[in-house]
Amino acid sequence: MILLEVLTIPVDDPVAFTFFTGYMAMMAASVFFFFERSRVTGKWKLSLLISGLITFIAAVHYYYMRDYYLSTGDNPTALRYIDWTLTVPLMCVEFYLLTKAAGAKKSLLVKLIIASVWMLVFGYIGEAFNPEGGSTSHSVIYGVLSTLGYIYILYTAWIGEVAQLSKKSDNPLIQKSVRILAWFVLVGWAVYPIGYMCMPGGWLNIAFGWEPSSVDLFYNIADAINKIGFGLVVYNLAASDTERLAESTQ
Ligand SMILES: *C/C=C(C)/C=C/C=C(C)/C=C/C1=C(C)CCCC1(C)C
Repeated sequence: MILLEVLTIPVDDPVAFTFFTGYMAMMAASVFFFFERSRVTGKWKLSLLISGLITFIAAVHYYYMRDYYLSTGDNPTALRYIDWTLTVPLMCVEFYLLTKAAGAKKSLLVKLIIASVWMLVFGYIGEAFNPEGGSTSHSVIYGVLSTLGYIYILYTAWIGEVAQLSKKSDNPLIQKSVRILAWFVLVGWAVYPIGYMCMPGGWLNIAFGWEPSSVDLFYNIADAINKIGFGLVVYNLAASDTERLAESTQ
């Protein structure tokens, strides 16, 4: 007799649930961005391609993370950080492309990418090398180091170069979109450190007894909001600008 092992989703497991929904939502968003790309004006096609790549890369990782979580019950930390190491720099590319017409230089992109890699490398050390049973000092030290990279990106989006360039832009649609993306970085991205603090030794784990599996619950919800949301803001900008250009040439 052949025994087939079937992976089932426990109905009372919100983490597994969000892994499945997250996977499907990322996949659907990618199809949407790839198809809509053909409808927007030339200068926004690359931005829409990047939006689609962000959700597509995430979808592939969710496919694997979902299985990993269901078969082991553990946090798929390595897959999670591989995903982020690819997708967060691509989100920096979106900021660069939006402000390019107003004079953004390659150096802005390089600085943003260095800050995101800094943030993710220290976050990874904090999670993956957390000693057995959890160490608060380990979690805090690497959490704080990682946060420095996050603050740099936040600063750039709200006060620094990206904000300045957006102010100089003569396109109000770009100004509005950069502002919304900056809100995503401030509010949406702030969910990740909350998840991080649920791991053994983390402050929320100690203070409220939040389970280590909640790390993934927070990450999954944040990923869906940030990756799809970011893409939709860029899509909305591209579609509105295409319409505006069509009207002005009539
Ligand atoms: C699509 C994935 C995104 C936008 C991931 C963003 C991740 C972060 C903003 C992570 C930040 C962290 C800290 C600020 C401190 C603790 C460690 C991290 C890596 C969870």
